[in-house]
Amino acid sequence: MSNSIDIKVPDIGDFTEVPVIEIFVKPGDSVKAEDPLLALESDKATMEVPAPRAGIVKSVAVAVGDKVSEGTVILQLEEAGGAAAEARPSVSAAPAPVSAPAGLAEVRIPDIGDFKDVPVIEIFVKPGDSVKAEDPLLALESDKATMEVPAPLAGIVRDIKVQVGDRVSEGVIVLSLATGDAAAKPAAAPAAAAPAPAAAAAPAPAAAAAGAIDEKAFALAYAGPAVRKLAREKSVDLGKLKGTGQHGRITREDVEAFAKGGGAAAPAKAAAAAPAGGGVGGIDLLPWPKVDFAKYGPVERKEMGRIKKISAANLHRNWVVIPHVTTHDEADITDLEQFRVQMNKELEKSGVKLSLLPFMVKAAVSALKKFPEFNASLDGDTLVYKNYWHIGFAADTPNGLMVPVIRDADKKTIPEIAREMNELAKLARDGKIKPDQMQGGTFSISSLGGIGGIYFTPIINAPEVAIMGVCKSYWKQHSPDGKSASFRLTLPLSLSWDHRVIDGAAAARFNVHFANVLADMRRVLF
Ligand code: CAO
Repeated sequence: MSNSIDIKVPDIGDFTEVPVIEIFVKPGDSVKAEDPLLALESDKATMEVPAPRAGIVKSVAVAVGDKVSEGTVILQLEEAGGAAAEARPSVSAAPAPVSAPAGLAEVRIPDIGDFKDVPVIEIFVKPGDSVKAEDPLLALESDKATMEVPAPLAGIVRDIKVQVGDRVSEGVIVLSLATGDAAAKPAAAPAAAAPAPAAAAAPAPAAAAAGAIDEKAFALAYAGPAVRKLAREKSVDLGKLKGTGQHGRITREDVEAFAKGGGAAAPAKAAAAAPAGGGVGGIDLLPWPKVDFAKYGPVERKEMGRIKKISAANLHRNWVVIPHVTTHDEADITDLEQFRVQMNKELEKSGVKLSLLPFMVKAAVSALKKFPEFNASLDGDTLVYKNYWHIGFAADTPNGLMVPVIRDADKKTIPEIAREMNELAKLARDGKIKPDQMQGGTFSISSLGGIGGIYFTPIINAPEVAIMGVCKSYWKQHSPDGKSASFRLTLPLSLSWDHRVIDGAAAARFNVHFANVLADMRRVLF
């Protein structure tokens, strides 16, 4: 069965009637989610509209020069009942929400009246800075007035194309902004989360360690997500193509041509050409091993599903960017377990079954209130303390790892949390959970307790700053005085924390408090 859907211009901020300047696809083309479909250019910015899902282009409804606004149908995408559609997990049956076109927007000098060749006197941003719509980007000063050029839309500054002292007029491109999902991707290689699906631009494995690619220049090059991916696949250093292509934007054709012309640094060449000391600690990074696995035995190739790709990219970024430390501890849950069993008997008729996890959510809220920096996020070098306690929990689903969020966990009873957790976990497993049910978390818990293990290092779910990992409880011999001994049900705890924000002593205290609350839940009252 095939299904044709209309692809529309997503939310593009306050822009309307924006001309289409380039169309990257034609009928019959097969596109993947996030592939750029067309480029729009207003007087203030150039924006790429990405494919919200995979499919085959059936027809293109616009032409270069047409003016479009949010909601304008730009093309029809055939979602074949075959490979493309089946490869998608059912969660993507609804179009991916796009708040701004994922891609790059070029910011231009807007209409500044009769002024021409006005000097740039100050630049307020640098590559990597996150800006909101209307934030000032730079200041111009003529002999009559000082004018600020604001950001036309939110994003992350990629490439600043002017310097203080340059003279600019209306229409001059001053910088490029990574917008939408692309903004969630770090500018420099793996610069900068889980499972709130704002994917990280984790380099494709083939180039993850390619020594010859100048990552900064690669990040700053003006190219859309699909072109970047292609460049990674072909080990093409986008920095070397900077300034080529139509409108300065590097296209697929540019990358293909560069790769064919021998310009691409093959992985082996890449290592040889890598400048000494270009790697970590003076040791050059080696290219990712390229192995013909089929030489050694039968293989099967299977592309990772969409959710897995998103979580892989997020996990990669978080692992690389956040200086993780994990502090292990254990909680005596002997009494809690008795209480839980007792409560489950009492609640039998209500249909709610309590596992340990809802109790841990309450313990987490108590610890977060006592140690507020664990409920904070970094925004540049500012710490944002959140006065709400939304707790995410890692759920293992057939499509991959997801982290649904229990909002306002501080205001909910343990049975309410248990019920909501079951509902959210079911939605996640059935691929029906909505993005907003996985957003807004302030701290996460990853419990492998139903499965096994003793300790592990959970990866922090950025922009959160800590995550509690829990394994299976076990009976441990305990001696309070070194003479007598008894067996206590013991829960292993593994708290990973962001060392930029949290110190080791605070982490140890957090764990002790968390464990004490689980040992005696009456402590949540304090
Ligand atoms: N110690 C001992 N037993 C535990 C336990 C623990 N720490 N935690 C749970 N259990 C028990 C439960 O009580 C339950 O036992 P019964 O069936 O006898 O009642 C059983 O294990 C199964 O629990 P559960 O997994 O269904 O329920 P939960 O509330 O503990 O967890 C959920 C819910 C959604 C978190 C879980 O199903 C899940 O997906 N876990 C995996 C999370 C994950 O993948 N984390 C890794 C992320 S990092 O890659």
